[in-house]
Amino acid sequence: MDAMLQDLFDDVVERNAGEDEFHQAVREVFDSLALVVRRHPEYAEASIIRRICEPERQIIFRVPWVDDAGEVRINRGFRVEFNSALGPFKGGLRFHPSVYLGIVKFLGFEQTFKNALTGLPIGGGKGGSDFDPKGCSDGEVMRFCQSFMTELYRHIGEYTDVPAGDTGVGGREIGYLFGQYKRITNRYESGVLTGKGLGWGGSQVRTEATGYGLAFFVQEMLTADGASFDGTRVVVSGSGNVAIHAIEKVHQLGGTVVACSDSSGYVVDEQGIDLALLREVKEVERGRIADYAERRDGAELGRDGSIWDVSCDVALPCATQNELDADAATRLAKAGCRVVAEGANMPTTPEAVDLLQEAGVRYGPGKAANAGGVATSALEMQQNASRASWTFEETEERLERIMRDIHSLCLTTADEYDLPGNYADGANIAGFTQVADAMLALGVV
Ligand code: NDP
Ligand code: 2IT
Repeated sequence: MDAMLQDLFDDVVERNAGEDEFHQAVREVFDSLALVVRRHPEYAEASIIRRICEPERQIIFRVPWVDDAGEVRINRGFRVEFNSALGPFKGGLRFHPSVYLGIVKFLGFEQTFKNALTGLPIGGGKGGSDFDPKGCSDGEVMRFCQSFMTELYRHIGEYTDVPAGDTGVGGREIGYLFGQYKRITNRYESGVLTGKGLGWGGSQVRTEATGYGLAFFVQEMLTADGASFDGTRVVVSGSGNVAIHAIEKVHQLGGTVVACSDSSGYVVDEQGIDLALLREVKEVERGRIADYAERRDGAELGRDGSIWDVSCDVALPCATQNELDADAATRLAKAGCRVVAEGANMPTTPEAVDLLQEAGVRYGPGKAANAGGVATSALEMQQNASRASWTFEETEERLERIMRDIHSLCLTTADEYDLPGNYADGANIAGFTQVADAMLALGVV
């Protein structure tokens, strides 16, 4: 790493002790910036890089609620408002027991550059809680969401900070959060949250957008290599919002998804994942992936190793951070995998990324490949602001265009910096320079 960047990185580690995922996300961006700081001394002069690593505001709060047994439960809530140079803070809320400040900061940092890549006027932020919705009744989830919003409402707003979903936060949770915001503020402020239901201010395609966008992005990657989805074997980890809609669009585009997973294991289904059954098991019953294997003829529950032992042409990690490590990358490359693109945020470890790139596997980083979700959130904000609602077809067309534009922005930026074909560097440099230029223009704030 460039000596100045190394000093800055050491400082980030010292100032944010114990936040490993945040350090990892910062390092990943810094690894792409050596040429940028040489070409743009003005960024260093205005301390842009140091400033970009420091969130504008970090909020941590107590979330007390009462469970069905009448016991008082206490969780911790977070909102990290990372960067508002390009627009109001924007990014999801994650409810998962692993959530702590380091996770929220890594996600908020990534979000800042991802949102810049969309070309839409949104800054970066992220939030969530160590609340575990698994096994909770609807009533418990509602009471938790109401308590969470009772603190969060004072920090957010259409022009300030606009949360949405992420792991553990889907349509049900956004509904309860919006209801409580509306009640406390006495405002039907549609633009305060995205991922709303279609009947109350939501946008067509937002639910599908991250997974669909990922498939569109991969289609562009394949086309750039003179290939297509036709006849490809695809493996998708996870079976939540992103995974399900990635599977759906990959099938529409001519690929076959032969395996998916959840935190309890993975399933291999050589006929292609039966999406209706998967949705029944995961979305309606909120069950486990083993229930899918049990009910589907010919499907096998993975017994050994991991989902990355299933041979494929295209691998799409769509579950969680650091789920694809160096061993997995080596096995994927050896088995002939040609493309790895990230539906999840930071699912591939840095060692795995290096191994993939050295083996000639095309690597599509999350901040580009999964940007379709937040891009469609920005389209939802646009519709809310103008009190309009667009058709599914029109919204999907816009999403596809945005993903094509992000894909070509990554490649043209990589070319400009003599790093041809390197999507990771292209995405980091394009996202960073956009935010940095706006920060320069706005002065020392
Ligand atoms: P969901 O909660 O809908 O689904 C998450 C899926 O990943 C589930 O199958 C879950 O399994 C699995 N999973 C979660 N945590 C772990 C873990 N620690 N180990 C193994 N498996 C795990 O979340 P999303 O689909 O919305 O999000 C998935 C990823 O995509 C996250 O990284 C998120 O940040 C990212 N993302 C989401 C966007 C969105 O619009 N929702 C946009 C861009 C990125 P189980 O059911 O067993 O918990
Ligand atoms: O990681 C992400 O981009 C998201 N969870 C979506 C954020 C959003 O505001 O739609």
